[in-house]
Amino acid sequence: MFKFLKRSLKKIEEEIEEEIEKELEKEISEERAEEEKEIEEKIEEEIKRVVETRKEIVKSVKIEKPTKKITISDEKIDEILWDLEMSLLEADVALSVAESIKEHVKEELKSLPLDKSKLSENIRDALKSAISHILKSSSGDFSRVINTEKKPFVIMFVGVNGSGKTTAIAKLAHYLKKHGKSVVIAAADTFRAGAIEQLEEHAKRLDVKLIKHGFGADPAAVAYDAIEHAKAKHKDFVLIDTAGRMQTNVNLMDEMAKIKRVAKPDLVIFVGDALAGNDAVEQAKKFDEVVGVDGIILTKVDADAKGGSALSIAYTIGKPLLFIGVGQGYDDQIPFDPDWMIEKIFGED
Ligand SMILES: Nc1nc2c(ncn2[C@@H]2O[C@H](COP(=O)(O)OP(=O)(O)OP(=O)(O)O)[C@@H](O)[C@H]2O)c(=O)[nH]1
Ligand SMILES: [Mg+2]
Repeated sequence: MFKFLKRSLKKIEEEIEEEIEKELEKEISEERAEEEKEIEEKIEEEIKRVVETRKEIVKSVKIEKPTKKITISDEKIDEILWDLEMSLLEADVALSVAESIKEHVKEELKSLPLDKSKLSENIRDALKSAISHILKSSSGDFSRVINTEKKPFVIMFVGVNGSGKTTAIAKLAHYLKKHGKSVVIAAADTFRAGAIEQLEEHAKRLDVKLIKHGFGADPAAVAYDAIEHAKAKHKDFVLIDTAGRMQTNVNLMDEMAKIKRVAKPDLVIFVGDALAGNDAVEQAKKFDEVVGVDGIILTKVDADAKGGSALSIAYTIGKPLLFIGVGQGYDDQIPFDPDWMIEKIFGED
């Protein structure tokens, strides 16, 4: 998981360190030359009178000088951070996110007292802090939903074909049941052959109620019936599955907006596939525009070496990343935790 991003950041860390060390060496030798000149001048003045005071003068010159902090020009830092931005883009990090990380690292490097012995630690901290900032502004708190007073609380799932919506619903039903909640699932994907059977199988295994109509039925009507059923039976949650649709298909996007108008969900979750990288981020933007997204589940993170979409998706659309899918089992959907991701990217192997 995230091996690519981890490796890139490690490499960039070393590159930045090397560049700054070069700058430091340059500064130190310039500083020495300046010091030497000052000493010589003082000695020349003093030598006529007392040659023995030379040592004292050398010392005083050294003491008077403030401890030198490294100052690197903006241009030099920009040059160094260009590589950082390129590595992030290669890891499928969205452009706006890569830029934000770069600016953050730049500020940190400017304000840090760059002590040579702590150089690599300082660079690592700057990168960590930039990435933490992105991730922390992306994380959401699902416990508010679990403890909601609203009954039934209706959640609608949207996303492109095969992103993992149906699996995410089954995993969330399992999660909610573990938290003592009752669940009804609406089989509102009436478009794909086999979609209803797939949900029936999950509902049976999880022992939750499924509301379905026939293949080709009106998805909004299925959602409506499921909500009516939940109201009558005092169920806590309704999870609405919808057919996968490309964000470019106007008719299907309109149909999704209709399901939303009828079902009036309390939460719309966009389900994105981590393996789609930057595309997942673009899809999230489009779905948010058409239907309004309140939160995100990112699936297949277990198979994602790059890590860019996990880093970018929530920050880009300004909606929280609620869960990540890390496998095919019902327990393999975990609440997103920024510290967990930081540990995956920067921790020891
Ligand atoms: N490794 C892994 N596979 C996953 C994960 N989530 C879903 N999958 C797999 O991805 C495939 C598609 O999942 P579905 O849940 O059917 O996707 P969908 O969005 O409902 O697909 P459509 O209904 O066709 O739009 C299935 O084979 C899932 O087992 C995950 O977190 N990790
Ligand atoms: Mg599905």
